[in-house]
Amino acid sequence: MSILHDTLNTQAETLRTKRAALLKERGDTVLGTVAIEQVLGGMRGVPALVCDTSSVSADEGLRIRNIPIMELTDISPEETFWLLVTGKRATAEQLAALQAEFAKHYTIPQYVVDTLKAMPKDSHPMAMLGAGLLAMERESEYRAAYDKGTGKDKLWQSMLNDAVRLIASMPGLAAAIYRIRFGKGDVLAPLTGDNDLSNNFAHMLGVSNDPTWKELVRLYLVLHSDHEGGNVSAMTSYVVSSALSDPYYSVSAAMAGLAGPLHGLANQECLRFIIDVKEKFGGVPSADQIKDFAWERLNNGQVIPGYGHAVLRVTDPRFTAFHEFAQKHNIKDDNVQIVQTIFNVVPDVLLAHGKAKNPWPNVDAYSGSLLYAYGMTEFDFYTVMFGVSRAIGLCAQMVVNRMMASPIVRPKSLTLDELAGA
Ligand code: HAX
Repeated sequence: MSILHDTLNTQAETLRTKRAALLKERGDTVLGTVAIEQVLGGMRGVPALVCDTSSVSADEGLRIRNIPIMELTDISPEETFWLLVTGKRATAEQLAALQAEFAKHYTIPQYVVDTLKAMPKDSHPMAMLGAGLLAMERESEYRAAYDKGTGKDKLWQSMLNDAVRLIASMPGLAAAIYRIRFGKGDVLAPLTGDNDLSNNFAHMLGVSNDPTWKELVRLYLVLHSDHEGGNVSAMTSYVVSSALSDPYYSVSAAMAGLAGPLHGLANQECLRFIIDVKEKFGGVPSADQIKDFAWERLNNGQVIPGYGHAVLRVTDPRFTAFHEFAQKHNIKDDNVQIVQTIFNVVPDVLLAHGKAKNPWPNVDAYSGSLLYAYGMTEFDFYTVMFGVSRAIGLCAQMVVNRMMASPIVRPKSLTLDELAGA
């Protein structure tokens, strides 16, 4: 039992009671209607999932437990996890105790490293991430607890143990993938005498000795941690874990979704776009050159990577947080300057083009250029960085759902003919 178990014990009972009362007293309340265009359009906007950890609004963006993300840019990933699962900010004592729990798992098992090394040299880093997680499934306390007949009201406790182990293993797993896949030398051991998760991750990657690299890794892990329940990776883990599959299966499945170019992989596409711009113009282009280039792409039927969003209708606050980081640390390399010039020009171009519902940048428009500036130039790895962060939110959502004893997910499907006759 950890300090987090003690904190969540009464909360779990309160959540189950709240859910049961809602079901009993308001179970037949109608939330809205579903139009055929929503069914055909990827369930867009259908209110069908419960997610207490975070919310995303069109006019403001991400709030974690109702706190705007811009007010959380100085916290650690460990505190983010505490906030996501408990709904409260951790005290210094709680945080130190949680960090000590995390630190027990920074070294990943040797068989995981061996599994990664046995994979073909050209495996995508996201395939390696999924395989590493599946190899670690045998560590699951949750599955062992289920096999022993633990009642469903108590399963969240072993889910929490798995969540802590899984989140804490992600930096070591990701760093091993980076070093093995891109020939960076030996897999590095975690730090001694430093329990901080992002410091350990920054160290094990071995990318840069600049002290602000650790700061960027910390910010990156906090900003990408959670984005409510309806995005592809969150919904995937929600569905898989609703079958009582353990977190290793659920997060691995979610990573498969994150690897899609319309979801997490977009960040590597954004950096590719910036590099293409730099190569085409032989350096940082002028605003007018960017404007012409943007129109050329749009007239060619191509999107502007890093712009637009399915929910947001303003600049993504996570983009702003990265922008402030670049300014604070005076990062002025060509890529960052191109990102900033695109930001000055492209929203007006997209508005004039008139198609995108949101002409403003999303988080992916900035993140890659900062990783690149510190020497992480392997684009294919960027979605793994995203995955290390997103595992924090996925695990928090799964713990909360187990505390609520949420049932298996089973919506209804219809044939096209049934829809046509509706
Ligand atoms: N450039 C050009 N056209 C764009 C556009 C952009 N950046 N964003 C949207 N549009 C177009 C769409 O392609 C669509 O065109 P059609 O009607 O011809 O199909 C039209 O504008 C309406 O789209 P929308 O309703 O505004 O946007 P969607 O909700 O359908 O899609 C996307 C949201 C993020 C996928 C979209 O804006 C896009 O493709 N952006 C570029 C890629 C990108 O930045 N992806 C990262 C998203 C962040 C994320 O979730 N990361 O995990």
